[in-house]
Formats: sequence, C-alpha cells, structure tokens
Amino acid sequence: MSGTLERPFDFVIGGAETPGARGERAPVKNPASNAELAQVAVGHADDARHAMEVAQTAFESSWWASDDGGRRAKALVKLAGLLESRLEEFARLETLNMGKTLKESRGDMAFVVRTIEYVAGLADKVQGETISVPGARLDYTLREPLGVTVHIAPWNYPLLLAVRGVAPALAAGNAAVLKPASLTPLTAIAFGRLAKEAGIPDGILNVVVGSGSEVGEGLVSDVRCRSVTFTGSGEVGRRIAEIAARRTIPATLELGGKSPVVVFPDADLDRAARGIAFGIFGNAGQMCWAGSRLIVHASVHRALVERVAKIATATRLGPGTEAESEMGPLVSPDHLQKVAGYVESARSEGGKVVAGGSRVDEAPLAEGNFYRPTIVDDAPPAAKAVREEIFGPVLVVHPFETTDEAVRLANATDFGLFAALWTKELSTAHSVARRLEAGMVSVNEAPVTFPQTPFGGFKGSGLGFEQGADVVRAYTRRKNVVVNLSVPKPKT
Ligand code: TAP
Repeated sequence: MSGTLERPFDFVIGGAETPGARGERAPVKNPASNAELAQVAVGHADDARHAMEVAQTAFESSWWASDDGGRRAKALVKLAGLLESRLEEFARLETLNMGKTLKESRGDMAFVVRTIEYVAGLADKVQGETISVPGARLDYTLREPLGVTVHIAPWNYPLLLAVRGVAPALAAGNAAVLKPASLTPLTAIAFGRLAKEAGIPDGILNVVVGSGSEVGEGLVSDVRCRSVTFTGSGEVGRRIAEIAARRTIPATLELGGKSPVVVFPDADLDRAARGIAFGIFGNAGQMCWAGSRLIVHASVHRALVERVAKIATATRLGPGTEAESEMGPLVSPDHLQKVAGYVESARSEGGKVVAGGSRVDEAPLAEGNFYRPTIVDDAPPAAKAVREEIFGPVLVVHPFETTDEAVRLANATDFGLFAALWTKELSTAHSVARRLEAGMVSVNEAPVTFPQTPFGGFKGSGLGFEQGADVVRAYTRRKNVVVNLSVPKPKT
C-alpha cells in the first residue's frame, strides 16, 4: 500500500459526517511501513459534548428506544448484512490501519457480523417478569434502555471490540457514542457510516475520535452518559471506574491479562505447540487474552519448547496485506519499543531467549514495526516480563513438577482473564479448570470465543462480562411497578 486514502475519515454524528468543531485532522499510519494512510478528524471536549447531546436527542425523540425490539432487530440484521457484503473492504481497511494479517481481519469482521446478528436475535426478548406479592396487587418489572451509552475501544481489535459493546447497547434501545483508539479509528468510522443505510435513526450510533484523556474522559464525565464500556489498559480502566463511581453509572471494564497455559505430561505436544503458538503469536501477540506464560511439566519442558520455537522461527513476517504473511507488524513504533524493552529486561534478569528476541531491521520490513516471535525460557518468576502484560509476541516459560505447583504458578498474577490447559486426563482437566482464577478456561484448545459465550476476567482483568445471552439485558435498567387491584367497596 502506498499513498493516502483519498476520502478523509470524519466523525459520524447525528447521521452526518463532520470534521468536528475546530476542523482539525491528523494522519494515521500504516504500521507495516509507518507511511501515512489516511487523514482523520481529531476532536476535543466540545466535540464530545456535541456527540452526547445529539445522542440524547435521538434517544428521546426517535422510535429506537420504544418497545419495538423487533424493529430494532430488523435494522441490526440489515447492518450485519451491509457489513458482510463489504467484508473484504472492511478487512483490508483494518489490516492497513492496525497491521494484522488479512486472514485475521477477515476473521474479526466475520465475528462482528455474527455478534450483530446474535444481539439482533435478543432485541425482542428483553422482558420483565411478574412477581407474586401479598394482597390484591399486580407486581411486575420493566426493562428499559439506559439512555446514552459510551464505548471506548482499543487498537488491537479495533472494530470487533468496539462493536462487542455497541451492538448489544443498540439492541437494548440505547443511543451509543463510540470513541475508537486514535491509532486505529478507520473501521469504526466506516462502520458508523453504515448506520443510516441500515435504517438506524440518525444520532443513535455516533463515532467521535480524539485523545482518551480529553474526548474519552469528556464522554464518560458528561451528565448524559448512562453507562461506559471500556477495553484497554488497567491504568485507564481504573481511572474510568473512578469517574463512573462518582457519577454512579455502571462501567464494564475489559483490561487485559497475563494468561497461563498449563501443559501436563500426557498432553499431545504437537497439538499443544500449535495452540500455544496461535495463542501468543496470533495478532502479533497483541491480545488481551494471549497465552503469554507457558507452565509446562518438567518432563516435557524441553520437547515442548523446541516445538514452539520451531513454529516461531518458521513464522513468515510481512505486511498483513500480503497473502504469504503469517504475522504482521506491531501497531506503532512506541509499542515496538515497549515490547523490545520487556525482552531486554527479561534477558538482564536471567531469562534465556530461545527464539526471536529482536526487531526485523532488514529492508523492506525495517520501515515497519516488525518484531520476531519470541520465547524466553527459565525467566525468574519475579522478572518484569513474567509479571507484566507485554502485549506482544513474547512467551515466557516455567517448568513445574506437581499439579499444585502448576496451579500456584498459574494463579500467581494480578490478572485473571483466561487460562488454557492441555491434558488428556478428564479429571485433571475439570479439577484444574475449577482451581484456576480466570474468567475463561479452555481445554486442549487455543483461545476461542463466540458471541454466545461470556467474555470477561477476574481480578485485575476487569469488571463485568461482554458477549453471552445476558449481554443485551446488561444495557437495560429494571423498574418495579406495583398496582393495587382492590376495588373500593361502594358506599351505602
Ligand atoms: P489505553 O491507553 O488504555 O487506551 C485504550 C482506549 O482508551 C483508547 O481509545 C484510548 O484513547 C482511550 N483512553 C486513553 N486514556 C483515556 C482516559 N483517560 N479516559 C478515557 N479514555 C482513555 O491503552 P493503549 O495505550 O491503547 O495500550 C496500552 C496497554 O493497554 C497495552 O500495552 C495493553 O497492555 C493494554 N491493552 C489492552 C487491551 C485489551 S483487549 N484488554 C487492548 C489494548 C491495550 P487514545 O488511544 O485515542 O488516547
């Protein structure tokens, strides 16, 4: 890809494309080359306020928030269809902006389509209940939309993680304001442009771009914001939780992890090696639930590390747009430096780099942010690279002797998003799955999720869940109504 995309990417507010109050635009880059890719509108606090005001008006005045969930479902199904019909275009845009391979972007877009279809199916099933109470009374509950919901998305799955919150909020009848990450806003904006064609009323789906500290905080602090869904770093997530607490609004936080992959001696090592490589080198390791700590039984330690190292070394790096590329670049030069810094710290703290461990500095990839799939063996448990989320293609390895030790090592982290187990023993699988402090556990499987399964973490990995059958209901509020049915006796 060379040159800038011709059409600028402006905000989508109230069904119209607008460059924002001050008319500012800034370039976004292609991480495979660091060349300019597109010009994007950059907003400020006044744009955040404007988006919230427009969303509130649409919520109050359009049919969207009415009881007609079936009508919302139709519009959402149309939205999913529009995206599906342009899947290749969206996948390419995602790859150009974020760096992941086209295969990965196609998978992400298919997941987005399925997510919208899934929540569309729930839109007319948001219902209250009747409750038996003493006396001549009818008591029932109503489920109402919250109002304007705010969605702040990260750069690693730009459209997928945005729509994972926006779609159920819309299905419940809310008006949404989405702020994608400044590094990767293109697919979110392109998605916002589809809303009108899908028949979603103007102002119900809005997209505004700008720095998190100004636009993001502006959205969450706005008096009209009735809930916030955030995916990103723990530091920012906790800041958002503080604002939400002050405003007494719900916050759903998805904050990353340092996920263990525990391999028992009876595991199928070839399958496990492929699953482990997929779980840490997929999306160049920029995954909240990357299986970044391999905890392997000492008897198969060397054999397994050799297998994973072979896959790491054979992985073809290249621009995501090229069919033969198996791993794309990291999202930005700053992030590349951060990942490289972690590997250097692991080396200096006694870890052995057995694969990768360097950026690609040969032409033509040297222009981009390419970092080799890396394995650090025998890193001390206290090492920074073992404790902190690296968010890159870096696997750290620890051997264990007993199951208790494996569980202790797996749980020895502030995070609790995901854990994987590899064993053929049914009892080991089920008993260890129960002992792991993680919101999601997979057995003999690389990380995999579906719109119908809950996604969320324990401990420092977040608050609340996304996806799953309760996801639309989570964007409603419950109201209890009691009606006195007694008929006054006629006065004689
Ligand atoms: P964050 O700084 O947390 O950014 C995530 C989103 O929050 C972006 O849209 C960002 O906007 C916005 N944001 C930043 N500061 C904000 C604030 N004070 N108030 C409201 N919104 C704010 O994450 P990052 O810089 O993209 O990545 C840093 C680290 O976070 C990564 O290395 C990784 O460890 C973690 N991360 C985790 C995930 C998942 S899936 N859990 C995803 C991405 C990153 P701008 O970027 O436009 O300023």
